Amino acid sequence: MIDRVRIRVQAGRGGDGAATFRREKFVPRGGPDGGDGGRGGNVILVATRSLSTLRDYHEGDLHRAGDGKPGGSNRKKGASGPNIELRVPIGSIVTAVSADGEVEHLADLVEDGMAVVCARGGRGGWGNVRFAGPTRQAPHFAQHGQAGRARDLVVELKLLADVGLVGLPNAGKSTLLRAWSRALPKVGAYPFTTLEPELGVVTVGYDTFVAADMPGLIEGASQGAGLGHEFLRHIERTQVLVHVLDMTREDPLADYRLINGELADFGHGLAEKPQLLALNKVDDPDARTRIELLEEAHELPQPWYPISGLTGEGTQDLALAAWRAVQASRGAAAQALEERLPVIEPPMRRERFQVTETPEGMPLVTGSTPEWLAETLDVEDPDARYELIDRLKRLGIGRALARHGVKPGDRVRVGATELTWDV
Ligand SMILES: Nc1nc2c(ncn2[C@@H]2O[C@H](COP(=O)(O)OP(=O)(O)OP(=O)(O)O)[C@@H](O)[C@H]2O)c(=O)[nH]1
Ligand SMILES: [Mg+2]
Repeated sequence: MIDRVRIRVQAGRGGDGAATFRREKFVPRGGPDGGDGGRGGNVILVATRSLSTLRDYHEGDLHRAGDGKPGGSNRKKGASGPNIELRVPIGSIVTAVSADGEVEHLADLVEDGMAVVCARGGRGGWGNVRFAGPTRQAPHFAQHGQAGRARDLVVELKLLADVGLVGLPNAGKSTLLRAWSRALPKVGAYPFTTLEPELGVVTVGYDTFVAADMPGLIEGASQGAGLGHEFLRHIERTQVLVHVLDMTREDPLADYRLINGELADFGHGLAEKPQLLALNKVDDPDARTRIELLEEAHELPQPWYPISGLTGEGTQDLALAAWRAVQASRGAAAQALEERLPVIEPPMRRERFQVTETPEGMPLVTGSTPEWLAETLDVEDPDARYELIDRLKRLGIGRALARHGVKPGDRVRVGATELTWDV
């Protein structure tokens, strides 16, 4: 079962603006008429009910949106690049990982049709019309399109089971899921029979809930021992835990504490989930005796249910209790959901700009607007460079650089572009 995949996404590049001039009969020198380039396509992830796994995706695959078309003469605007929509199952969690390993949570796609823009297409460049003014009537340059954003995404699918079965290896979790549902997880008389979570639909009267059989937990699971983190993640989204104890073992309460200790150490609210205790293997006489003794000593944590996954004894009562606990927890969750709005687009960072220094000691201007301008206005072209500097100054960057000791003729960097700072 594929439940976590890392993919690359590349939004489309904006189309270049055009640098054209009107051609008319008898008009020797027509004015500029270059149109703007179209914007690049976005990469969008959409949750859909029709998928239940991430197996359509392959590790490291690149998904690209379309580039914008260049502008044309006669002020013709280039076409926008088409977006791409990547369909993922409901419950997908999307994070972006930057080159230096920084992780940014983008969205939890928890409802059908919920979408998130993961990479925004580049802006189209302006045509030369836009650069004409009283002092420059015939600009020979236009603006380039902006590069689309590239990102590494991790898409993770957490199981959306209502009930998670936890316990030591061999406790009888898979046997219980077989007794409860039509699912046929492998059962074995050896630990770690279950290697991947398996889901089963449990019917209680006219209602159903989904239970997930988990691989056995062992000491140190919260630190990654055994199958560790891999599947502790899965139980995060279940509403209720059924803790299966093998009552034929020497000291079942020690097993109980060990598992709960691991759940608490893992964190993420696992220890706070409602938990029902399944005292398993009561078909075994030793198990029965042990339960009686513990009951008399009032040592059994509440609520507990004596069951035998093997014979089915007590499993329906346990299913009913689990279902009630799920309903109670769903009621609370629905209320929480109402207070939360679906994430549609993470806001773009709109910081103004910052002046710092490169490692080599060159003044460095960062910020989305100045970086965009420097990326798209050609510093090799004197007119375009003049335009760039003029616009940077209008953002207040001239004064900021002056405060930094920059004099006309000094080299500075704006984002990835190096240029000579002129007056
Ligand atoms: N006597 C008896 N044996 C049981 C019962 N439930 C499970 N077993 C046995 O216990 C062993 C382990 O059962 P599983 O259901 O595979 O246990 P598990 O918890 O899924 O184990 P892992 O997948 O390794 O974590 C098997 O030999 C089962 O036949 C029960 O109610 N009574
Ligand atoms: Mg199992």
